[in-house]
Amino acid sequence: MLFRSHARTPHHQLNGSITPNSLHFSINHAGIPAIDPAQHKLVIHGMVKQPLEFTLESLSKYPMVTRMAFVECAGNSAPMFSNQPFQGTVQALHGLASNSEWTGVRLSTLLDEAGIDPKAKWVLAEGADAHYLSRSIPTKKMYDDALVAIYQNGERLMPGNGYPMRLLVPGYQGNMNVKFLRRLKAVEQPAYTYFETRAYAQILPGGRIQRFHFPMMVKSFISSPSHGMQLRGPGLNLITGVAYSGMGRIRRVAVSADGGKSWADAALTGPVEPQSFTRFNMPWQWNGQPAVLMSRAWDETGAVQPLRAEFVAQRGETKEPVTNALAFPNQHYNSITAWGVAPNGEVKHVYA
Ligand SMILES: Nc1nc2c(c(=O)[nH]1)N[C@H]1C(S)=C(S)[C@@H](COP(=O)(O)O)O[C@H]1N2
Ligand SMILES: [Mo]
Repeated sequence: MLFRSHARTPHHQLNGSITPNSLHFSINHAGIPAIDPAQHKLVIHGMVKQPLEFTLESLSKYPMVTRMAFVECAGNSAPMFSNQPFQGTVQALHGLASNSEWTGVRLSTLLDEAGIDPKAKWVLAEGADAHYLSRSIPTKKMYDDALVAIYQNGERLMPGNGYPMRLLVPGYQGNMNVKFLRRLKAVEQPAYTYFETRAYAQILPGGRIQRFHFPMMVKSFISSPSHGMQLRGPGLNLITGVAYSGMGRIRRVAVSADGGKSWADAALTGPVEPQSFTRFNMPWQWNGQPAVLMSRAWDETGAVQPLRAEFVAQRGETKEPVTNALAFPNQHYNSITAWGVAPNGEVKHVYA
C-alpha cells in the first residue's frame, strides 16, 4: 500500500535553531520505502570517466563534514496565497521548514573520484522510493556545497527524512534534496522531470511558469506568540521566531507590534549560519490594546523579505479564500506573516 506522508514542524512549541529529529517535517510523495541498509546502493554514472557504486558502509569511510541547513518545501506557507488570512497555526502555515545539523560526504569528493566530464553541467539525482523521485541539479551547486547526508543531528537519518542517505543541497527547494538517494547521473541538459516542470514550478501572474527557481528566498516568521495562543493580560512578553535565507546568512531581523508602522531590530540569539534557521528574540510590553505582530528579515546579499502588498503585486493571490492547509495554490511564498492580538489576548492570523 502507498501512503503519501506529510508531517509539519510545530514551530509554536519549539525554540533554538535545531529541529528535533522526530519533529522534522516530512513529505514523501510515494510513502516511506522500507530500505535494507545492507542492500542499498548509490551509483554515480553518466558522463564520468569511472562509474562508481557505494554501499552505506563504503560511503561511510569517506571524509565527512558537518553543517547546519534548513530544508523548506517550495509549498511551505502556500495557504498565504489566499486572498483572506487562512486561520491556522504557525505549524499549518510554515511547518514545511525545519533545520538540522547534517553530516555527510561532499559531492565534490565523489564527483572528482568519478571524473565528471566538464560538459556535464547537470546531475540527475534519483531516490529509491516507489516513484523514483528525480531532480536535475546544476553541477556547480553540487561542487559548491552539496552533501550526501548520512547523519541528522548526530543520528542516522530518520526513515521519513531519507534513510539511509539523502542529497542535501543547502538553501535550494526542498524537493531537490532527494531522499533514499540511489543514483546520480552526470548529464549535459536538465531532464525536465515531473517534479521540476510541474509539481514545484512557481506560477507567475498571466499563467507563466518560472522554471528552475532554485534558492528559497529570505523569510522569517514569529513562532510565539502566534495563531491560536492567548496572552494572559498586559505586561512583558517575549516575541520569538526564526529567519533564514537560501542565499546565505541572515543579517538583520526587524519586528513590529503595530502592523508595520514602526519597527525595531530583534536580537539574533543563536548561531548565524548560512542557509540555516537563525533564532530572533524581542521583549515586548503589551499594553492590552489591539496589536499586530510582524517580523521582516534581510540576508547578507541585501535581499529583504517583501511586504505582503509587494509580494501579491508580483505573484498574485487566489480569488476564493483558501480554507484547507493541504491546498497548494502556488509555490515559493516568502512574504511577511502578521499575528493580530485582540484585547482579550487572543492571537489570530491577519493580513497587514
Ligand atoms: N526520494 C524522495 N525524495 C524527496 C521527496 C520524496 O517524496 N521522495 N520529497 C521531497 C520534498 S517535496 C521535500 S519538500 C523534501 C522534504 O524533506 P524532509 O521530508 O526531510 O523534510 O524532500 C524531498 N525529497
Ligand atoms: Mo516539497
